[in-house]
Amino acid sequence: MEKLLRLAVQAKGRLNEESIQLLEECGVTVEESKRKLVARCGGFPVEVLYLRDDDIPQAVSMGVADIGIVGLNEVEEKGFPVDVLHRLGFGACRLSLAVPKGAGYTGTDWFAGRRIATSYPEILTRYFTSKGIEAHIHQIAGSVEIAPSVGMADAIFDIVSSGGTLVRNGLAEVETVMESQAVVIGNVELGESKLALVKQLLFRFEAVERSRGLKYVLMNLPREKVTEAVSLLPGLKSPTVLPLADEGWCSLHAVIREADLWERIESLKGIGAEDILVLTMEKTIP
Ligand code: PRT
Ligand code: ZN
Repeated sequence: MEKLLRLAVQAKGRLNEESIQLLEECGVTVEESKRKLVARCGGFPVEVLYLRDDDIPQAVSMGVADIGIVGLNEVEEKGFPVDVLHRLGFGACRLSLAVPKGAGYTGTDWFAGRRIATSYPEILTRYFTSKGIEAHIHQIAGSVEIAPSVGMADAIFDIVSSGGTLVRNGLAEVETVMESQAVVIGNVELGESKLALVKQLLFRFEAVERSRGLKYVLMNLPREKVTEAVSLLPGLKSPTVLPLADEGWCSLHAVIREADLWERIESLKGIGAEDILVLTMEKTIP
């Protein structure tokens, strides 16, 4: 019987949608009946196990799942032995210490003897130990950001993304302790056949990730402008130039970062490019 890889994914929450979307972009179709614990998949020998993100590191370390997609913050907090196999780039956030505005923060010594509310006591304990600071860490499960205003804590240690939540609660971010993002973790004792499947799946993830933020651009260009056009497209592999029936013209194809797209297109138009087509890239396989 063919071996099935079991992948743990957050059942609901911030990482669920992007995890499933990434699988779909990799040709892995996840069966719709979402609220089942285990979903079958098409297009790859994998099944999806839906869990709370807090439970994913342990599930992978025990071998209940072979691999999992979870925030690096959860992996570090739980401390179960797993391999971090790949960084996925989404779910980016940081774990930071924040104090009430106007608290007179002077540096990390400020925390000595103070009460800090957090859902990440292990990471915070390690941080304070490394700095030689003794503080009172209060573990709370949620709504950490309101703890100072209700008198439960002097400061907080929590996930920050845009920083809007801190501002709304009158808090100022003063120390970033770790940067996090969604990662693929793996059981440390995967057998050969499962490892081969993990490699194949990561190969697909990378092909999709390489195309993120890139556009494929085609245009018609006067032939004598090719060198100039190439100089306007720095940093990428040399563009493809194809002849057209009209000998004075050619078709130029290039990959352009979305962030630079409009600037590049304006310069290309400036040297005579016409009929510019911008296409979405799905996968890039080297
Ligand atoms: O139910 P389950 O236990 O599975 O989910 P959960 O509620 O524990 O986690 P969830 O879905 O909130 O987050 C899952 C993972 O997403 C986290 O472990 C992080 O790795 C990642 N992530 C990325 C975030 C954020 N960004 C984020 N902004 N997790 C939480 N937040 C919170 C933050 O704590 C703050 O309170 O969102 C709020 C808004 O943040 P700002 O700074 O943008 O205002
Ligand atoms: Zn959680």
